[in-house]
Amino acid sequence: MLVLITGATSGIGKSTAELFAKNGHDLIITGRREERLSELKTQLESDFKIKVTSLCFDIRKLSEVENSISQLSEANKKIDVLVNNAGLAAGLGPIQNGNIDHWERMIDTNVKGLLYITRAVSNLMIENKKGHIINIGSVAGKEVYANGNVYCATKHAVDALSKSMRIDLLSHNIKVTAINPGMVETEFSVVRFDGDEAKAKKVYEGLQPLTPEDIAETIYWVANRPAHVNINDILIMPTVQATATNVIRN
Ligand code: NDP
Ligand code: 8X3
Repeated sequence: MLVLITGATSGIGKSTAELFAKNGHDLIITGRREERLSELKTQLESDFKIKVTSLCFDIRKLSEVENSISQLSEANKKIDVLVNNAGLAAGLGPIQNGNIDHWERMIDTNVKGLLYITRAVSNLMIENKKGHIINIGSVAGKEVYANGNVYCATKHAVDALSKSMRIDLLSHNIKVTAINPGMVETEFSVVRFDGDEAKAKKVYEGLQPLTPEDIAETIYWVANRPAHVNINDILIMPTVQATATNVIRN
């Protein structure tokens, strides 16, 4: 299996790359932080004797996405699985005080970036007559919470896009799965709070969040169902989290 994972420089994407690599699958890994991509490529190729191609681009830039995909070798164009994972939350505040730069970063990354790469890769999958697109949504795409406004809107968009892609790609033998996690401890909250690590730490204080490995295992399981089985949608939460905001802390 050849698997393209966006946002593989950290968190869920990195753990997913590690798990597929451990199981002998070739990878295409993407992100903006070139040094992290090249370290991960070197480590996975030497540990697991697989081939890793790294593509450094900003998923918000259509030309970078299209050039990176069109320049892949013929062998690398035979992508079996696309994991649309790159994404972020920026800020947590009421709509009336919204930071426009935060809004644009989230919409451009979580919605437009996901669309740009999906368009490019789905055309390759159509040529290959098969494929599987796994979109990383969120509990924030299933419900809304105070001050989550634009992040929730982008993840609701991912939910809608997963459903519509599934219909549009049905006749091309392309599966579409949405995986929607609750709290996962990654760099997510550090990014959300503009690098404020103390504030980010508080999000997970007194509770056991999901780990990026938990989500990687779910992605791996979904990608390894038999050809006639598709998992449409998964909502996966820490045991101590019932909804986006109902959480038990020690
Ligand atoms: P991390 O911040 O650890 O990882 C985010 C990844 O996205 C990084 O590899 C980053 O790479 C990449 N990325 C962000 N912006 C861009 C961009 N403009 N161009 C290319 N790559 C980009 O967070 P998570 O692992 O937690 O997040 C992964 C996904 O999971 C996101 O879609 C997030 O919304 C979703 N999610 C997270 C949850 C959580 O609680 N952590 C819960 C539910 C969903 P780089 O910076 O190198 O570009
Ligand atoms: C990340 C989970 O609850 O911060 O998508 O929105 S949450």
